[in-house]
Amino acid sequence: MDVTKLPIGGLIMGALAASLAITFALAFDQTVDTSGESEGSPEPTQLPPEGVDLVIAMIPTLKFDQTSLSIPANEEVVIQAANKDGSVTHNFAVYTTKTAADGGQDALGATRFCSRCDEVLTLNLQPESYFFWCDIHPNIMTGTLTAE
Ligand SMILES: [Cu+2]
Repeated sequence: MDVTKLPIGGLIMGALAASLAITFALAFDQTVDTSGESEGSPEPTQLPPEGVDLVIAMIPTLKFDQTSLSIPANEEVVIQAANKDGSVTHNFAVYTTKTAADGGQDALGATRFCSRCDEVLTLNLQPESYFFWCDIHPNIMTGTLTAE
């Protein structure tokens, strides 16, 4: 038995084992990172349905999921109002300004009142800042829509 070769052989085996361990550790880290990301985001980013440019949702309780929307100006934009606020009835109505809405002027466009529903509104607006609300809950469900 050649004693001088044993330590070297042991070193090589040790180095191999170490590199294997590192490889596994890296692979394991990646696995953990990936699952962590998917768990971290509460809702996966959803693409709008076919033919819809933008989705705004009504969510519990008596809220729009966004209070600021941005759309391209001078072209047809299809906005889907997705009512996910239980069985509460809402709509999505766009006005030139809050003053106009408060003053009872007609909406530039509005979805119909409904609950547990997806309604679509098509707008074609000049570059400007507009105001939206739910006609049923005008004091609490409001926001700004910017066409640019
Ligand atoms: Cu409402």
